[in-house]
Amino acid sequence: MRFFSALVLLFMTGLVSSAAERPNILFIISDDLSAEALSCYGNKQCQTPHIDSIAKQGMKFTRAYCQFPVCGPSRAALMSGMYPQAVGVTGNGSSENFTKRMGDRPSMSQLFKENGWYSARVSKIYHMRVPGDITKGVDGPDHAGSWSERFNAHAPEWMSKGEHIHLTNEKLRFEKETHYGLGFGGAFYVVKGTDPEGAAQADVIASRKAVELLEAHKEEPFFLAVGLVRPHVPLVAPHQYFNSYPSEEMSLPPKRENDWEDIPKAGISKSSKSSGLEGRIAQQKQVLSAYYASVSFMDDQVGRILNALDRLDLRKKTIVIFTSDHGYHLGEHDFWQKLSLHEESTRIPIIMSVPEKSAGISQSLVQQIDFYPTLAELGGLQIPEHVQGKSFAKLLDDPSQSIHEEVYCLRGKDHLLRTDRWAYLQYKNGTSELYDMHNDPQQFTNLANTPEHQSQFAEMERRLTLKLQTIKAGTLPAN
Ligand SMILES: [Ca+2]
Repeated sequence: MRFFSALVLLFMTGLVSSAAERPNILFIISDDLSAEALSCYGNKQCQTPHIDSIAKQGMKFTRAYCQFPVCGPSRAALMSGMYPQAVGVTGNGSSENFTKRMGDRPSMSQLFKENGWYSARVSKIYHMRVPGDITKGVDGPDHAGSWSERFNAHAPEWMSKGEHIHLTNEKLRFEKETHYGLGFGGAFYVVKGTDPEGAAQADVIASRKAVELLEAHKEEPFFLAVGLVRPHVPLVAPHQYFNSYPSEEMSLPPKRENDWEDIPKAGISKSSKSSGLEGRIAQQKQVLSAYYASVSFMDDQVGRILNALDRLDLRKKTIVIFTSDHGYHLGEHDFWQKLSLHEESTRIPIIMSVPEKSAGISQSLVQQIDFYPTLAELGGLQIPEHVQGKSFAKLLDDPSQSIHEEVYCLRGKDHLLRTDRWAYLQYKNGTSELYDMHNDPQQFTNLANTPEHQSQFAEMERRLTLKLQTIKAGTLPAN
């Protein structure tokens, strides 16, 4: 009786949510996907009808940013709700620190798991080396405490059957028994697969497993996290996807003469220099064609999962999220891939449909670490103290509001601070970039050294210093 009264009290105070209020979470994250490649974010060539369908009935965030433009740290930030330096994962190599640093503090999915949700990982959620951990079919630097169950996709990646094309300059080692250090992690290596279904591919395996889990766990609240590895290289997709994107018809982003002249050396993407794509327009268009083919292939797997959600009548109690771990350059400023602190590499898509909430578009600044408190709030769970993000749940009711004055992204010892109007990039060697995002959204004119912008520059510098102090104050002990 005493237990019953205590439970009633907890319900009344909102500390425990009732079964009816315990929504399912379906969290889908793509790898190395630029928001620029999605049709619902304005791409005129790449078709992504299934991802677009979530945006049609949900909230699309147009100014969402990652915490670090590389897999390991961005995913650690996302799952901990903490800035990368605060959780202690500031490179792919330090992804292993996550478990030790977090200790008893629950990760995002762990919070749900500890409150009675079934929590599963399918394929890549924390860092996994693509293609090495996929060709090997292993966990990678995972966090076991996050999951009730976990499943890896074991797939041939660059060893897939089909037409093979290498579009860039990296030296590759074609050794089937070795899984790391072969050079495939950054190369634009393309396979036009012979199997039209792509049945052996990681994302097909992952979406099938996700459907199986939806069927098996439809009666209980679940937190199902599904990682899709495309369009991360190697760009492997069944051949027919390439037919939709003839390379000669692909349009490259607009370029400016002497664009690199006002970008400090630290701001020039290194992989772009060594890739050999510079000035080779035909190859650049082939990269776009293969990237879009991979995005469409990935989108079809999203469709497979959404179909199951509808077939099982789970939509009305499931929050559906689609996002990416960070952005990606597809030729803007002649930059390719990630690691840059410029707009396309740091901006991410966030699309979220929540039962009984209307569709809309939010232009509020939001960041990856906000997922944790947002989902906790929507699930009726208390947000743990270590979490540094801010819930954007109220934007789902009123997208005209704004929740942040600024968002922040780290790369090594370099920083990006983004406000409504300004993007400030500060490098460890003392050089910097400042862009007026209202008048120059494509970041063509660096204003860091123009006399008339010195007060703005000083203001951004001051804000960044304060931001770094706040982040430091919340840093977890190093153990
Ligand atoms: Ca990635």
